[in-house]
Amino acid sequence: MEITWRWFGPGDKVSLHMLRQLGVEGVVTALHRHSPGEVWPEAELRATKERIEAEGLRWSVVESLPVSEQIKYGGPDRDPLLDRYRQSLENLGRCGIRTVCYNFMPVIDWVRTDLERPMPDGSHALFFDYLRFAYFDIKLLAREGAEKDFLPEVVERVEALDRSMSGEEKAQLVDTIVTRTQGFINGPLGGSDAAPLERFRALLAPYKDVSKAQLRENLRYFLEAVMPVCREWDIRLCIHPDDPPTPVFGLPRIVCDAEDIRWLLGAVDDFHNGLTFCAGSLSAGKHNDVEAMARAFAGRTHFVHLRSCELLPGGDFVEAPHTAGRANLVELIRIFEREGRNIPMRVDHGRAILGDERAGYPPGYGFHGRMLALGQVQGMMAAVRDERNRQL
Ligand code: DNO
Repeated sequence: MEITWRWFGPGDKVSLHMLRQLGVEGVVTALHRHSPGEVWPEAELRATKERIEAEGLRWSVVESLPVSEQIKYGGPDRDPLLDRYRQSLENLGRCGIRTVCYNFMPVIDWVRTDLERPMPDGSHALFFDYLRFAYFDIKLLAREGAEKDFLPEVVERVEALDRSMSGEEKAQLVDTIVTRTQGFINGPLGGSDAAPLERFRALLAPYKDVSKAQLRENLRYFLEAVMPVCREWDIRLCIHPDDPPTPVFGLPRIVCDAEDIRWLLGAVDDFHNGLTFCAGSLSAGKHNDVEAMARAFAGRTHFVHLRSCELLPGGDFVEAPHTAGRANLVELIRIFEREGRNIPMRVDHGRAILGDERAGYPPGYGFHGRMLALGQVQGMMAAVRDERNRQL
């Protein structure tokens, strides 16, 4: 696999210049300043590419070329938006960038309730607290019918929690789920971030009548529309799984398990319609056998995120150190190395360690924590390669 690193552009505190010393070969980035639906101009792509190459690196992967909400829910402007998406893909193709990650999660990309949960060893982890998630949905978002999505005992505990949550804790939960987790990736939710809950409700509204089957059809429509450009420019499109891999806020989610992925790959059965194998997202679902999925889908995997989750009682999960948790990264590396296509891989997230938590990095993207994780993964890769050499 090719060792890559996610770089958030010129404002990133971890500069391109620092990366080669870590053994990084390729960069994963996006034109973050453009909102979903805007065409990425070729000149800007070239300038970014040159900046990366000037540091002796290559631009390996786009993460992400965001898909507009109207494409996902099938709004009236979907066709012109698809034209623009195709244009961005073509511009990427002209610049020789061949791997493009995207996701098809309605409204909200990834969900966590704590961005800095203190761990016993002094580090801080990204954490999903099921009760607080239910609390947000039922009490803060006050979504119609939300109680029906939770077991009665969870709803009861939400009522009890309501009696003890302070105003500050509530505001923090909203800020975490709606603003901070999302904002640095695709920009603020749009409009004013001053009223995040109202904004969030407005974004959820168009999905009211969109079923799982309909969302799948909208994904198929998207894939059929963009595949000709991908074929022409040999662009490997790779969808990111849903994180966590379960429906949230009454929204359908369609990349949660092996059956979903089989459907997706079959919907347009073309090598260019592929998968980002995010071991972290997939391992957060107890229904997922992550190794079996890697074996089944390696041939259509174009990008790998290495990370691992530990499932806790009551529906909680924590992002584990990269050497622990449900995803056996050593075995995943064996599987993807066997593909022999030098698939780009980045470590996804890391614990906040050694001051990362005070340095203002985007949540999950601290420098020391990711550097440690990368070192661990490089060690695993070296061991796997040694194993293979001995077998030859
Ligand atoms: C979170 C990321 C995701 C990912 C998108 C890809 O840290 O893994 O936000 O970039 O889902 O489209």
